[in-house]
Amino acid sequence: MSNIDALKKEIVETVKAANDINSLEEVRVSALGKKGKVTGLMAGLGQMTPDQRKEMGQALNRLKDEITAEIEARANTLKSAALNERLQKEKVDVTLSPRPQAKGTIHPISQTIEEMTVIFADMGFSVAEGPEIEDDFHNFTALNFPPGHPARQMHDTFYFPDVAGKTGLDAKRLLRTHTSTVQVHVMQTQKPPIRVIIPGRTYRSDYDMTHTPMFHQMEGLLIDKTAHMGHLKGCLIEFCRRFFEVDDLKARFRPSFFPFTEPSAEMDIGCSRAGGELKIGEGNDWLEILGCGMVHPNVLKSCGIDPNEYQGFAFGMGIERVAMLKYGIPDLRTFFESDLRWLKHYGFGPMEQPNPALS
Ligand code: 2NL
Repeated sequence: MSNIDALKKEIVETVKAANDINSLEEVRVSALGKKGKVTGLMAGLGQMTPDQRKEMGQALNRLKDEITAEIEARANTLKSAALNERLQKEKVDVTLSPRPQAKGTIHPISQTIEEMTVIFADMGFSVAEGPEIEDDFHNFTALNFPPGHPARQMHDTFYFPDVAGKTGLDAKRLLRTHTSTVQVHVMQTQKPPIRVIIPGRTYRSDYDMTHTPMFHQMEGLLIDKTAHMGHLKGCLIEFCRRFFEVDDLKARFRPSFFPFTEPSAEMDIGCSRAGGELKIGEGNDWLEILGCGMVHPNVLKSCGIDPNEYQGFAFGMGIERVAMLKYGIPDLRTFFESDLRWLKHYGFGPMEQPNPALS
C-alpha cells in the first residue's frame, strides 16, 4: 500500500470515529488545515521533478476531495442524529387533556346567552349589539313612551348629569333600561326584512330580592311585509321547547300591555309546582316566561320604516330569569357576587356544548 493510501485509510478511520461535530472539525483541521497532514505533503511538491510533481499533485488532490466528501458525509450523519435526539427529547404530546389546573368557569349568563343564540340563529336571526349609554330618543321616545311615562322618572332610570349648555330631552344621557334601544338603531340603519336578536346589559335603579341595578335582557325583532301573531307564537314556542329541552311543552299567550307593541302579550309555559318544586313541562300550572307583541306603528314610523308597507313582531325576556329556571339557581343576587364557590358550582366548562339538544 502506498503512503497516500495508508494516510487516506488512517484519516477516514478517524473521520468515522468522530462522535460529534466538534471532534469532526478537529479531524478536518489535522488533515486539511494549514498545518494538516495533507497540506504538509502538498508543500513538499515544490522540491519534486515536474513529472513526480504532476503525479503526486493529482494523487493529493484526489485524496483531498475524498477526505472532504468523507467529512461531509459524517457531518450529515451526526447532524441528523442530533436532530432526532432533540425531536425525541422535545416532543409534544398533543393527546394531553386540557390543563387540569384551570380554575375558571363560564358564567351561567354567558352560557345561557350562547344557548339562546344558537337556537335563534337556527331560525335565521343574527346578533346585533349597541351602546349601553343612550339618549332619551332611543330609550323612550322612539319606543312610543309618552312624555310623562313612569319609566322616564329619575327614580327608575340612571340619568347622567346634563351636558353643559344643552337642555331638553334630546340632551339627556342615560344607561339603557332595555335592549330595545339597539332595535331602534337597527331599524334606523337597515332596510327590512330584519331578523335580529339583542342580548345585553341593561340598567334600572332597583335593588331587592328579585331586582339588581344591572341585569341582562334578550330581545328579538322581526320585520317584513307579512309577519303576524301566528309567526310570533310559532317562533317563541319553538324557542322555549328547544331551550328547556321539552318537545311537547305547553304554552299560552295572555293579552298584556307595552308602549312599543300592539297587540301585546305575555307568554306562559306549562309547569308543575307539586311539593314546592318547580318542574317545567309537567303538570297543569303556568309560568310566565316572556313579553311580546306586534311592533307598534308609531315605533316603525319613529325609526323611519313605513308602517303601511311593513309590520313585524318583537319580544323580550330576562336572561337571569330563564337561566335561574333552566339551571335551578335560587337567588338572583348571587349572579353578581363573583363568589368562586358559586361559579364553580353553577359555571360551565369551556368544552361544554352551548345546547346539547341541538348537537
Ligand atoms: C319583557 C318584554 C318586550 C319588546 C320587548 C320591542 C322592541 C322594539 C319594538 C317593539 Cl324596538 N318591541 N321589544 C316587545 C315586547 C316585549 O319585553 O318582559 N322583557 C323583559
